[in-house]
Amino acid sequence: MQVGAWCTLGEPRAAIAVEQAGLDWVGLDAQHGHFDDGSLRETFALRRHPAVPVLVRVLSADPAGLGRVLDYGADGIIVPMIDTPGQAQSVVEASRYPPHGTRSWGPLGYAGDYRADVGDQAEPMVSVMIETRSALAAVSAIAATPGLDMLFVGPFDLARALGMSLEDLLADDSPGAPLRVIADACAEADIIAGAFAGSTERATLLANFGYSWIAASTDRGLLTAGAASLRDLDGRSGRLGA
Ligand code: 3PY
Ligand code: MG
Repeated sequence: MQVGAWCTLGEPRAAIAVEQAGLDWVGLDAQHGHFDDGSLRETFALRRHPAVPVLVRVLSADPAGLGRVLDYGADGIIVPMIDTPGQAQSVVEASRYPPHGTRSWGPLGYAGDYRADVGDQAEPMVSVMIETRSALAAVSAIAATPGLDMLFVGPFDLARALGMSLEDLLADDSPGAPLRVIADACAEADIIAGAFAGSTERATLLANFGYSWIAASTDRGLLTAGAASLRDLDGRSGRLGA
């Protein structure tokens, strides 16, 4: 399993601390998280010794927005709410310079050669999220998009879209179960199956389906757990300072 952490706080220094912690990858959330243009730019500018791939979950599939995030130096993008193979293809094209795509070049001085530890590719990692009914129905065709590296499941949105609880989605391991169908489509297309878990328990359940690139916690969750680990310091069992 490639264990990652999902940063939502929009805090560049906290994100860099997570990056340096020895996990396998980090995601910066600019869709629902607090990352915006300024904090993304600052995070990548602070990255003097890149340790692991840092991917950005962008706001939308807007090609201009994707190019901007790649200009900052993101190792890859995760694009939410994709419904069709055509949208997946336009995401791949937006991340590649001509003649392979439509990305515009800008001399910001950050993005250049993508690092070898994002696979052995010279291009940013491109992934699209599977979290709608339409995406699930078209998942094999989406997975087959040339140049796509990963399908990344958003189980919270997918469960809502399917009218089921998150727990039921994660527990369904019947042959046609949504999480199984998506993992199988990735295996068939020889791309990575990724997913947001947000907890180690859900990460384990997703790994059992064959997902290998998993956001197992969040920066907020890690901070809370780290702070809570001090509660029993020096024999205290209640609140610090009590
Ligand atoms: C989802 O579960 O829908 C997500 O987008 C996780 O961030
Ligand atoms: Mg979602």
